[in-house]
Amino acid sequence: MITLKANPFDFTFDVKHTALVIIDMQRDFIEPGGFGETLGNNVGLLAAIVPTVQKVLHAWRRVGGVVVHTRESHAADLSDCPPAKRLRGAPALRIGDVGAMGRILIQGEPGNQIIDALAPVDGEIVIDKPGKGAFYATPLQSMLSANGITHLIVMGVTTEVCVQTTMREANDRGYDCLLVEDGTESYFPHFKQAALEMIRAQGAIVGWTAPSRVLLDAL
Ligand code: TIU
Repeated sequence: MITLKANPFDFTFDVKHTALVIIDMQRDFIEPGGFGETLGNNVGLLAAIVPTVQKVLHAWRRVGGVVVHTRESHAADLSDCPPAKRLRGAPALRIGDVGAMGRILIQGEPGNQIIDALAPVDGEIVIDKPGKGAFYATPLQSMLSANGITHLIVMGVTTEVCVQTTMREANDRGYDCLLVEDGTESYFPHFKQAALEMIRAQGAIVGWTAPSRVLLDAL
């Protein structure tokens, strides 16, 4: 068992029963010309966490823990994309339109690939998810159960959208979740800060947070 000095109090986990979950570190959100930019965001902010996420991923692989990567993505025929999601707002390009990295947020397109620095390796779980949360309309829960997973260590983007939604879904399903504070980022730094505080408030109402250094030292 490993115990981390986390917020708001210690987080104890066993690597054998813990999955590292990396949310949506795909080109669509991190590189120019993808979904994030079409929504009007400065995607440059997100690239800054890549070295930290990579360090934790490599350390986790060394100890032999289960790794899950997710991608926000839709089928080519958009059958899993609710019109409400496609039509929301006034983006420069909508989901399914052709952008600089292929069709926006569509499975198999160049923009939908996880960035090279964090590419999945054989044996790691990759979840394509049509929603913001990684549990909605995916096999994630059954795959975690098959691997005996009870705890999640979470990183990825964006903190208050797909990361927080996934942690709330996981929390309601009984998982103990820790978010790596410098392994997540938002297009809006004040939203990231607020999300961290919301997650760990009220005695870890959603989960725990800790800086990567604490996790890396423990591993
Ligand atoms: N727009 C935004 O901040 N996020 C998303 O649309 N998806 C994820 O967070 N992955």
